[in-house]
Amino acid sequence: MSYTDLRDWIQQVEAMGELRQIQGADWKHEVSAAADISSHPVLFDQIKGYPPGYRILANPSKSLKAWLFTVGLSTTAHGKALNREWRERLKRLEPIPPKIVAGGPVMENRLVGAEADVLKFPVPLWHELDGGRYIGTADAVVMRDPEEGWVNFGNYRLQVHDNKSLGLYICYGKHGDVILDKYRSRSEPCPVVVLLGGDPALLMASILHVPWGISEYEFAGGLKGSPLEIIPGPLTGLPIPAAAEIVLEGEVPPGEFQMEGPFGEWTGYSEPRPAPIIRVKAIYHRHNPILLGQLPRQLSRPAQAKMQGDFLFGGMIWDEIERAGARDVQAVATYSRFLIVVSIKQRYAGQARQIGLLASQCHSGGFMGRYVVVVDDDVDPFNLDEVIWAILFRSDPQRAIEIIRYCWTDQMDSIHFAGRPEAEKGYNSRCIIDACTPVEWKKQAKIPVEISSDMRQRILEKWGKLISPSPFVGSFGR
Ligand SMILES: Cc1cc2nc3c(=O)[nH]c(=O)nc-3n(C[C@H](O)[C@H](O)[C@H](O)COP(=O)(O)O)c2cc1C
Ligand SMILES: [Mn+2]
Repeated sequence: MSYTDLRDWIQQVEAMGELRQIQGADWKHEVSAAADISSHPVLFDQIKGYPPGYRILANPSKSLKAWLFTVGLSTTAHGKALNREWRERLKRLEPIPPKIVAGGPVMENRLVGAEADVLKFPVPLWHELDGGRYIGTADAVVMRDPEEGWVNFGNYRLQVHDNKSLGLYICYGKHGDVILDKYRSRSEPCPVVVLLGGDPALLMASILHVPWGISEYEFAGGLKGSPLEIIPGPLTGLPIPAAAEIVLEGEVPPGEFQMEGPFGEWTGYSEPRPAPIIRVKAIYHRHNPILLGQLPRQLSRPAQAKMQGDFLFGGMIWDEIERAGARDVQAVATYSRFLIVVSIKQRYAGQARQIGLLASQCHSGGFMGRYVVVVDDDVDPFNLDEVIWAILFRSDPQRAIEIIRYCWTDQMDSIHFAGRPEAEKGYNSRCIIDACTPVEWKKQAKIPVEISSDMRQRILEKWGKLISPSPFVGSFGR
C-alpha cells in the first residue's frame, strides 16, 4: 500500500472514508475553525474570493488511519503494539536519496519576479488573535548546509508580511536555525525553497527530529521505500519535488528581521518576536493547487495532553536511546512534548537513570520537554493510570526525582510568557522520575495481596451469580 503524491493520497484517504470536504468557506477564520472542529482531515474548495480549484487540505494527521497509511503501516494496532511496530520500521529504515528528473507537474505554472504573489493562494487567517495570515503551517523549508553540503528541511511556521515576504519562525537550535546562522556569520543570503503542499511523507519527515546530517529527503524516500523525484530549483539549485503542489524559491537575507506573530500555538498564543524574512523570488505550482495546513489541537486548555504526532515521537526517542547504547527499552509513550514515559526491562542498577536522562536529552526528546517517567515493563506507558500507580507505589521521591536545570526549550513553552524575566526564556528544566522498582528492593518488595486463581474459581462457582466480579482483581489492585 502506497501513494504517488498528495492527490493520490487524498483519493485513497477518501476511499477509506477518512476525508471530509467543505465548499465556500472563508479563508478568514472559517477554514481554521471548521478544520479544528472536524474529527477528520478536511479538503476545502471554492474558498471565498479565490478561483474554484485553489484548495486547502487541512490537518492530514487528524485521521490516525490516514497517518499510519502515510508511514506505510497498515496496522490496526494502537498503544504499545503500534509503538513497537513503528519503532521496528524505524530500525529498518534505510535513507533513499532522491532521483533527479527533468520536469514535473509542479512546473505547470511559473510566476517569476513581479508575478510572484503568495496571496494568489487562499492563505488562511487561522486564529482570532494571529498577527497575520500564515501560509506555512504544514510546510518544509529547504536549505543547504553551506559547510557540509547536505540538504535539510523542517516545518517552520511562515507568516505573510506582504505578497513577497514571509516571516520565518525557527526555534533556536533547530537544524534550520543552525544552518541560517552559518549563512548569517558569512554575511551571505541563505537560498531557500519552501514546499507548501506535496507528498505527505515529506510533511512527516519535516516534523520529525531526523538526526543532523541526514537529509529529510532521504528519510522521506526511506519511509516511502522509493526515491522522491526532484527537480533542481531554477534559481537556487535546491531540490524541488516534481509532483509538489506549491513551491516558493527565494532567500533569507542576512541581518534582516521583522516582528513575527502572535500565532496560536499548541501552548497558547506565542508573543511576537523579531524573526528572519524569506524574500520570495519565484513561485511554481500545479494547476488547481492544494495548500497544505496543519494546526495543533487546542492543547492550551486542559482537555487532553495528546498530540497527533505522539506515536511517531515515541518511536524516534526509542531509536535514539538505543543508538546511544542503552538497551532493554520496551515502549516509549509521549503526551505532547511535556511528558515522556519509557518502560524498561531493568537489568542493572543505574539503568533507569541512564535511560531517563537519555530520553530527556536526546534530539527527539530533548526539545521543550518537562517530565520523563521510567517504569518497569509490567506497567503500560500508554495507560496513565498505571503510570501514576507506579509513581505512587514504587518510587520514593528523595531518590526517584532528578531535576535537570537550564535545558533546551523555546519561548513558545507554556511557562514562558510576557511577565517572565527575559533571561529565563531560553531555558526550562526537566524532572526525571524513576518509578522502577529499585533493583536492590527486588527481594524485599512487599508481596502483593492477591486471591489465588483456585480460590477465585471456588468463590465464583459458589456465589458467582450473587456477586458480579469486580474489575479490581489480580496483583497491584489492577
Ligand atoms: C504542525 C507543526 C508546526 C511546527 N511549527 C514549527 C515552527 O514554527 N518552528 C519550529 O522551529 N518548529 C516547528 N515545528 C517542529 C519542527 O518542524 C521539528 O522540530 C523539525 O524536526 C525541525 O526540523 P530540523 O530539526 O531539521 O530543524 C512544528 C511541528 C509541527 C508538527
Ligand atoms: Mn533536520
